[in-house]
Amino acid sequence: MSRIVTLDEFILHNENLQTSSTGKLTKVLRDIGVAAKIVNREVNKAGLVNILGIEGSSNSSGDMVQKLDIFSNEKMIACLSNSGEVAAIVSEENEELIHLPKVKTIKPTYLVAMDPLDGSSNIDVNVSVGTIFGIYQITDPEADITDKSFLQKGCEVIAGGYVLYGTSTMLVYTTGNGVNGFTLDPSIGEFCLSHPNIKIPSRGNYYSVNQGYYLKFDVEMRRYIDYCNDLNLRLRYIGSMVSDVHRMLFQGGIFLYPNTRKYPHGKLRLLYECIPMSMVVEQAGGKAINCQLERILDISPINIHQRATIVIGSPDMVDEMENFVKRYSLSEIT
Ligand code: P6P
Repeated sequence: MSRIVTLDEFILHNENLQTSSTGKLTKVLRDIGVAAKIVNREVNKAGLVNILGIEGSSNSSGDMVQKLDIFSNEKMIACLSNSGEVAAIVSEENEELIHLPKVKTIKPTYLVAMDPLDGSSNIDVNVSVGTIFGIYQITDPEADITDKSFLQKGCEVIAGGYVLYGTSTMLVYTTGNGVNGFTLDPSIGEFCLSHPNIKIPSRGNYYSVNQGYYLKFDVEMRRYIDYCNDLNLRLRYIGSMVSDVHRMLFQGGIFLYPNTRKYPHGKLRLLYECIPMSMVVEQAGGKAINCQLERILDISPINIHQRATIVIGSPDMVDEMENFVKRYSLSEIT
């Protein structure tokens, strides 16, 4: 039996491998790991809230019971404030960016964009949810941190990853040198390396889209979904991007959230859903484009809560979908 490699040990080992590393990123990744453990503890007892008390009431320790996404947001912000290496956070839960307090004389190096609890509507029915994070470098250390500081292309992101609170809790991340997965061992309270060097299959037997919007999709999307049906691919759609993309990493497949009448620019958020998940999938050998066939990681964001369409997954399947768009799209694809 191979020995246990904890997340902390793995991060430190990889920091030492990169001569330019200063240990700053290590602190941020470790803080995310701590936040994930705290959120995991609460997510796992969410079903008990009805016994322990409903949101807004006080629990046995006198604390107010909170909605889990608010709780997750607060814990992620608190943990990311510890190192002093993160200057500010963009969160799906906050309209404005969150400036973090300075720690001693530490000059912050990074910015974090996050969805603290993605798919939180699944919580009440005990279906898996996740946390998504992207870590960006501060490009101008002398300038004030504003929204503009976050408007960097995904290909500039320093690290991206997610935590999946499922049948087991996994943390999957990349710093641009491959993708590694860590499973939380509750008996020792550590994330342990369980899925080293994850590679996505070139294709799979699943496609993942909200079929309920079929009639609202553009013709090229409908034609591609018809093609998936002709191939007898199986539809899997959990309603939590982290869960659907995580399944694809291991079983192959394609996930699509195209534009609809309700979401003409797509529903998912570019900075803290599409970019981090695209970084992970590309590092695992997959592809991620939008419905205009632009590579997600090449898109220049124009605002921090910008939405995007996305087609992400096994490389051969994304290529096939691209051909459908070129063949059937009524709009001029440049
Ligand atoms: P729909 C969750 O709310 C989320 O942001 C993603 O995690 C998920 O893939 C998508 O929205 C589900 O959206 O419109 O299919 O319910």
